[in-house]
Amino acid sequence: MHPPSRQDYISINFAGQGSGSYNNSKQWRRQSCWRKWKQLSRLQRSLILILLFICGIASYPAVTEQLRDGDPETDSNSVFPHVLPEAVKQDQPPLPEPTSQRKLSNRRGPPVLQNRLQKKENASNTVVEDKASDNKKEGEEEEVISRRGPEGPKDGENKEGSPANQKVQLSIQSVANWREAVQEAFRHAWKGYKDFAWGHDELRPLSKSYSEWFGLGLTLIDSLDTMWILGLKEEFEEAKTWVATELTFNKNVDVNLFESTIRILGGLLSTYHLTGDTLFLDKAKDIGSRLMPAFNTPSKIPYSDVNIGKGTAHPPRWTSDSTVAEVTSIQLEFRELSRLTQEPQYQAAVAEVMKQVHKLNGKLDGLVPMFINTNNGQFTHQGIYTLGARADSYYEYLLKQWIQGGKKENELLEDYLQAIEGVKNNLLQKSSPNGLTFVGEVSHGQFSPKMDHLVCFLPGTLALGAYNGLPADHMDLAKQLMETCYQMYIQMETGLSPEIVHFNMHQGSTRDIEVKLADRHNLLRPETVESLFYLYRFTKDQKYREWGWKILQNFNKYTKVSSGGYTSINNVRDPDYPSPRDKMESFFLGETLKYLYLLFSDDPNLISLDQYVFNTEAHPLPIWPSN
Ligand code: DMJ
Repeated sequence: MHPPSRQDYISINFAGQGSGSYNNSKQWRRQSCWRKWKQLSRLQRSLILILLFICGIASYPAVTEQLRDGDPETDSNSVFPHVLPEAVKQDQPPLPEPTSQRKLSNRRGPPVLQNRLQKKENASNTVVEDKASDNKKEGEEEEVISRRGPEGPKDGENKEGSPANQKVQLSIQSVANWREAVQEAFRHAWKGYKDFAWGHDELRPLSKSYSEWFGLGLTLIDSLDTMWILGLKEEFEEAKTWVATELTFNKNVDVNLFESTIRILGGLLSTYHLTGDTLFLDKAKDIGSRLMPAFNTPSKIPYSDVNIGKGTAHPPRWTSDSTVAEVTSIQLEFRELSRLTQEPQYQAAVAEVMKQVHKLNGKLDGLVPMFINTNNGQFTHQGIYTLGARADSYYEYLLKQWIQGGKKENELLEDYLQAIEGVKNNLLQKSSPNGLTFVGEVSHGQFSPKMDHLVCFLPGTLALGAYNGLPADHMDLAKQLMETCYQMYIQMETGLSPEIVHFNMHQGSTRDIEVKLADRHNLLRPETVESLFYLYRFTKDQKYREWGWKILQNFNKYTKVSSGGYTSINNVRDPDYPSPRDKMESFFLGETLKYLYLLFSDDPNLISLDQYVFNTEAHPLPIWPSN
C-alpha cells in the first residue's frame, strides 16, 4: 500500500465535510470576519467581548440543562428499543418524558453511580418526596426509593456505618406497592407462558414459542405454589385444571432425576400441603414412583436420568458418574413422600445416599468433590472444591434435612457444621480494594477467586442455621456474604448479576469484581433474592427489602418482554444491548418471584420458617411434627 498523497488526504477530508466548495466558502467567511474584527477600535472590541461574556453566563443553565437531558434520539433509553423492541413499548419510560424524569433516566453509567447523583441532587426535598411516595405506583417508586435507600458501598465504604449499612425506614404503603409489583411481574410472566407455551416446559418469549425439556409442563408445575402464595386464585385454578386433565407421567421421556424431583415432585408436594387438594398428592406419588428406577445401580448412588414411561434409568452417555449436588439434593422431597404415603422405600433410597456420602474419603474439611461414581460409589474427579455448580445444594440439604426431621439427625448436623468450617478455612477470602467477603474455589490445592451466582444461596442457608440455634458467627458471615451478592448486582451496568464473577485480591486493584466475557449472562436466577428473604425474616433490616426492590426493578427494565414473559440475557454489562436469550426458566416463577413476594410480605406466618422448610426450588415442605 502506498503512503497517502496530499491529494488523497484532501479529498478524504472534503468528502467527510460535504463538498470542497462548502469548505472553501467557510474559510473565506472566516478570513473576512477576522479582517473586520481587526478594523474595530480597542474600545469597540472590549465592549463586544464583555457583551459576549454576559450572554454566555446568562445562557449557561440552559446549555447545561440541554447537555444533561441528552438527545432522545441517541441516548441509552432510546437505543434500547431497537434492541428489545417489545419490552420498550411497555416497559421503558415513554418519550418524551417530563424534563425532571429524563434528567435522571437518560444518564449512562452503573446504576450505583446514577443513584448517587440522584441522591445528591434531591437531598433537600427527601422528606417531602418520601411522604408523597406512599401513594405512588410501581413506575414512580423507583425514583423516590433510590433517594432514601442504601446503595452499594463506594470504594472503601462497605463497613459498618457505610451507606449500605444505614438503617432504612420504609412505609407500609411502599412495601404493599412492591408486593403488587411482584404480582404484576408474575401475571406478566404468566401471560407469556399462557399465550405461547401453555402446557409446555419453558417459554421462549421473544420468538413467542416454547422449548421442551421433559415435556411435562415444567413451568406450570413449578409455578403452582407461587400462584397460591401470591393469591392469584384465577391463574391457579386454570393451572390446576390442566394438572387434572392434561398432566400425565406415562410418557416415554428421559427426565433428569434431580431436576424433576426438585421442580415437579417438590412443586406437587408443596401445593398439596398448601391447598389440601389430593389431586396434587396423587400426582406426586405417580412421579415419585416413576423416578425410583434411578436408584437401581451397583452402588445405590442414583443415575442422573430416568425414562419415566419405560421405568429404565441410565447415567449420561459419556460417563457413569453422577453429580454430587444432584444425588444429595432430592432427600427433602422423597422423605416427605414416604411420610405422606407411609411407604418407606422413598426415604430409604435417599437416606442410603446420605449415609454413603457421609462416610466417603476425599473431602476437604467437610467440602465434597463434584462427582460421584454410580458403580463404585466413590468420589471422582477429585481436587476441586466449590460451593457453586455441582456441589451447592449438598450443603443446603444437610441443614434442611436436619431441620425437616426435627433437628435429631446428628450426622447431618455434624457434616453441615464441618463443611461450614471447611468453607471458612479454605474458601473464604476478602477482595481488594474494598474487602468484600467472598467464597472462592480450590482446584488441586490452588485457590481461585471465582464465585458463581449460585453460591448466593449460602447467606440464606447460614442465616437459617443460625436461626435454628447454630453458632451466631454464621449469621455474621451470612450478612457479609449477602452484601457481596448484592454488590454482584449493583456494580453491573444493568444492576443484574452475571452468572460468575472473579474477585480481585491483589493490592492496587481498582475494582473488586471482574467478569469474564463468557460469564456475563443472567438466567433470572433466584439465589440472591432467596437469601434476601431469609436475612430480612431474621433481622427485619429493611435494607434487604430495598435491595430486593432494586433487583426487581432491574429485571423489569432489562428482561421484561412486552408481549409477555421475561427473558434471560447474555450481557449484564451492557444496558444498551443486554442481548436477550429468548428463554424464561421455570425457576423465575417458581423461585425468584416467590422469594421476592415473601421478602415484601409483612406476614411472618405466610410460610412460617418454624413450620416449613423450602426445598432447593423454593417449594415449602412441612417441618415434621415431633412425636
Ligand atoms: C434451581 O433449579 C435450584 O435453585 C437449584 O438448586 C439451582 N439452580 C436453579 C436456580 O438457579
